[in-house]
Amino acid sequence: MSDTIRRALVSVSDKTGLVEFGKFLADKGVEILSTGGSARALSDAGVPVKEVSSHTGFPEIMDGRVKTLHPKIHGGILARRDLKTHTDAMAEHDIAPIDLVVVNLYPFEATLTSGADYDTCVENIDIGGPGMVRAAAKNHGFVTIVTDPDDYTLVQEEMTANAGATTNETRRKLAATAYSHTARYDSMISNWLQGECGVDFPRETSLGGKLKQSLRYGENPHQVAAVYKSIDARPGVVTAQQLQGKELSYNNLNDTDAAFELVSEFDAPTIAIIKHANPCGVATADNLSDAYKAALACDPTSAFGGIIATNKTMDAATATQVADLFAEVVIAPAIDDDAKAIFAAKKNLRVLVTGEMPNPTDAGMTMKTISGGFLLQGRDNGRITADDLKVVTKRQPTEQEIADMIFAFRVGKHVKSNAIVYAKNGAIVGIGAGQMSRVDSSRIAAWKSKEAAETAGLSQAGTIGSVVSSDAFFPFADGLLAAAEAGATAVIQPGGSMRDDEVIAAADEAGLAMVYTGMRHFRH
Ligand code: 93A
Repeated sequence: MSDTIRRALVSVSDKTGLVEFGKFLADKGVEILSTGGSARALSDAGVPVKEVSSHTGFPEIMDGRVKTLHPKIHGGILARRDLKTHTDAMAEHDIAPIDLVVVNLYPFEATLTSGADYDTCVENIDIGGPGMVRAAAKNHGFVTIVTDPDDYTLVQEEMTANAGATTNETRRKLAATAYSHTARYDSMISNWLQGECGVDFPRETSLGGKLKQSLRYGENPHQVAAVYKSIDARPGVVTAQQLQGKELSYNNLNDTDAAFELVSEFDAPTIAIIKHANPCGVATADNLSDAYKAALACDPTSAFGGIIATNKTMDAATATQVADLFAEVVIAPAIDDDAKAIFAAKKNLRVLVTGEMPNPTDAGMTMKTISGGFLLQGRDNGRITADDLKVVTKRQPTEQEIADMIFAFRVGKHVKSNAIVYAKNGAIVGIGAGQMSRVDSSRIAAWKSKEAAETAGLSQAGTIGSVVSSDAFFPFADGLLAAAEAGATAVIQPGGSMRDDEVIAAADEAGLAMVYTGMRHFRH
């Protein structure tokens, strides 16, 4: 039995490459059945086509809602060519086999992101298209399904090499692509409707990502990896344009994301330097160049091989300093021409431009897999302002302390727990990340700060006269006392420990000012 493709059904919203592919099929003697707009595009280009309505003897009705939903179409796609009962049914009902289905769906995603109204979105839910795609994919033993214009060439090459037929292997691969196409399509519709109904956690969910790129490997060389773009992609590392440098690795993507999300928290010019998804320097200043100097001063040793993010246009003065450091990645909303020229000399440096900043208060979900399932939660878009602070000590914090505490607490949100962050004059001066004990994080931050000061030949550690932030409450006074010992003068923390009274008494005793935020920022 020959697999030669003799009849194709073409119904596409994205008409990229349609005419060329149609011409190829016509040249191969394939009869093309097609719907309204697709048929017009083909016949305007001189490709012979037969309207689906004249094939079925049934007109397109209800503004196109019913155009291919007909047994002559679905029977032609679904019939098994190797079963007599099926071929008999075809003969009995005058159903002609359809061997190739070329369909892509109504542009629901584009309609949604254009901000169209509810009814327009509903009208852009394709019904007949997914029906044909799923039918053809099911019958891939006999039928070729093409949902992506990028695959036209593949089909052309195979048909040319195989006397007008495709191979079973290719049909199976195309069927797999087709089902992920319809699955993603339906998950977009479902996510949108769930959102319209105010449902945060649907009963069933699919990830709905689109493959952006396969990666060479994952966190380690023996792990496979790929990066996907989600439907509601925030401006960031996935949407960014890479101007230069080697391909981004899995760890680069993860760390760059952490860096960019961190700087998006601030309005003033800010630089963050990230290692292993934790900041090792963050500072805000009147200009980027000063912010960079202050960020680097926090822990210049760890900054080596780091990722640098900014929330403002990267300028030449800052780029010159960045170029002096060995950095892996730079990410910015924009980069001016002089800065681009400076980076161009550093061939290996990966440089990313996003065009815009994400909004740190955006809602949205984050996901983490666990054995047997995954956890979904809302993004940590909580933000503390001066109005939220409750002073719990005898001493009131100064204005500078308040500003530094809010800065430190926002940075702390981006540091792995237990997270202790010391800040002074808009710059982070000590970070203790990811320790199992809060007091250890407090000590590590102070110790690193002292070491940085010694390396720089300074007489005292940056933590002297700083403020300290804790991502969760101090369960005992020890963590707070370690901070006081390191020279902190004010403390910001959520509060809420059983021993709050003891902790407040210790703060009063040490002459510290302390504020409660009432909000915790765990990050595990
Ligand atoms: O409105 S539909 O759900 N009803 C159908 O019967 C149907 N058949 C094909 N949408 C339907 N299509 C879709 O029309 C295809 O999936 C394709 O996206 C689009 C092509 O329309 P045209 O050829 O008129 O541009």
